[in-house]
Amino acid sequence: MDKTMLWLLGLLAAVGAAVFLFLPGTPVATTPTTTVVRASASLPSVDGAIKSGEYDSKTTIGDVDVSWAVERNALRVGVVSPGTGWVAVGFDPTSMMDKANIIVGAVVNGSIVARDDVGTGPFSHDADTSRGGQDNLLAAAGREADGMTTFEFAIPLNSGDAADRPLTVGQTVKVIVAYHATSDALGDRHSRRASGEIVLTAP
Ligand code: HEM
Ligand SMILES: [Ca+2]
Ligand SMILES: [Ca+2]
Repeated sequence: MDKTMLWLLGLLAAVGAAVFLFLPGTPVATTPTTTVVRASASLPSVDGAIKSGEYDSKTTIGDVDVSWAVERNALRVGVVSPGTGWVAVGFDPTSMMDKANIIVGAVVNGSIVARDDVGTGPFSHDADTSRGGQDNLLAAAGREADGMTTFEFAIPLNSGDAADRPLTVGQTVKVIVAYHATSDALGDRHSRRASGEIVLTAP
């Protein structure tokens, strides 16, 4: 390719970009993005969108919608928070947040960041991997749209990790949820939090 061709191509690209940017009413990055950080061939529904019939059960804890289903040896969960910051679900705490198996996710610039955490005290949590455990998330995906965050993930019912709490089919599990209205920083204290219960019915 000679220099004139390159120059012409460059000019074309620049004009194209300028037209795109200055076109009145051109939407800039409003398309909701769904990113799967950990895709799992056996868990294709963990894709960041909750479709009708995809989960067996649904409840609302505080103002967070929680859907779940047991699938083989895994628990699939989908949550929707009315915020654009991080959202977390904790299973089986002993008191407040302590010992809960906490899964936290945040959609950051269209990509999902997800972490397998543990309640390290009544008001604190940390990554399992920082506490001698493992990150056992089987799959995670999420998307942010209209000021709400959808976060889907799957965890083993029993990861075998001392940092997690084993779950069994038929169990009624105490669940805590929390989210931040705007911040994706996992260390920032929740805007709102609540607790409830879910029953792990057989698949
Ligand atoms: C570093 C981040 C966090 C900090 C600093 C923090 C701090 C606190 C504090 C100070 C309280 C006492 C009451 C209140 O202010 O609401 C509390 C309660 C609570 N937190 Fe967190 N929290 C954090 C993350 C989380 C996460 C990830 C969850 C998981 C779902 C969670 C769930 C709860 C729940 C359910 C309560 C209420 C406990 C009860 O009243 O029995 N928190 N937290
Ligand atoms: Ca954990
Ligand atoms: Ca773990």
